[in-house]
Amino acid sequence: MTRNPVEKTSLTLLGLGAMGAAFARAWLAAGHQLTVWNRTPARAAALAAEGARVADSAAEAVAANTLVVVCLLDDASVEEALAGVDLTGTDLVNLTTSTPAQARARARAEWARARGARCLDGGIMAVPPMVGVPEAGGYVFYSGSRDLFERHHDALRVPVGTVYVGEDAGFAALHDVALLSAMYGMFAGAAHAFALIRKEDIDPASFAPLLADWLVAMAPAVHQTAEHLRGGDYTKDVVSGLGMQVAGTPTFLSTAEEQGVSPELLTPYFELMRRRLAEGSGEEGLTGVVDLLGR
Ligand code: FVH
Repeated sequence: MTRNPVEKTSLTLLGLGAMGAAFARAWLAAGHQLTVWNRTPARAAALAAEGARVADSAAEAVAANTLVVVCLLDDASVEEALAGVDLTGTDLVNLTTSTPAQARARARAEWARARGARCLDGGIMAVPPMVGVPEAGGYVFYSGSRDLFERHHDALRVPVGTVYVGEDAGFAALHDVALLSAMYGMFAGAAHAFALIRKEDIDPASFAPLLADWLVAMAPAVHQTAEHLRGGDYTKDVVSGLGMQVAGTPTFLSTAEEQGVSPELLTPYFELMRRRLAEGSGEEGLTGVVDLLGR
């Protein structure tokens, strides 16, 4: 007995940059009928050879399917690409990195709904090589209409995993930017560390695994931060008190000076630690810095 193949959603993708092209290939490989559009048409040629239908305009691409995924550079490019395009009946899934306010504005009546579209916002937690590779662990945060998310989930989960974070259309962008901000903090620390060792006879390639392992070992500290923020007691189970840590900061700054390295990536954080300690919080760990940032 032969089974009928499961019908795959036909969809449109606007934007064939590094990320858009990776998503396009994943959908084509999974057997979805895909219409694509890119501002610079040459970028669509390779995908046409792989089976994508190439639209001549964003309007033509939007008209081709109910599900329209947008993966452009930034919010301004979404505005420009969709200006004057009839979105009536469109289920618009915007994966372009946005601020929460930009994502909410698109979901609000004056933008999508007034144009007859329904909106879901996404924040991509993957880099292009992770797309179509489930074991790489990439995913997209989604927020906005749960109904829309569930309706299109079979197609949306093809390129990378999915994590739905709520009806508030701004939440996907907020989660996305929060995680990426933490990533930049980590990269900043790593840049400082490499700068410290750079002028010595230390092989960066030998140093890198030590650095990576140390960052991985320290990462679970975020769970204690979360517990402190939830419970309000910032001293609970603290093993490295703020008083001790602030006392150590001159060593870090002097080492930077000795190595001829600018301390500019470290000093703003050290200043916040010092301010928190000055408020009399020596028994805390580092959670109090979160309070200072929120002021
Ligand atoms: N690539 C990455 O590592 C990160 C991973 C996390 C998520 N980001 C976000 O994904 C969005 C797309 O990023 P991308 O990597 O595809 O970016 P590019 O390769 O630079 O491609 C940009 C596409 O946007 C088109 N575009 C730019 N401006 C306009 C405009 N005014 N009107 C219409 N389209 C526009 C551009 O078209 P073209 O230059 O080829 O004509 C590309 O298709 C992004 O939000 C990341 O933050 C990626």
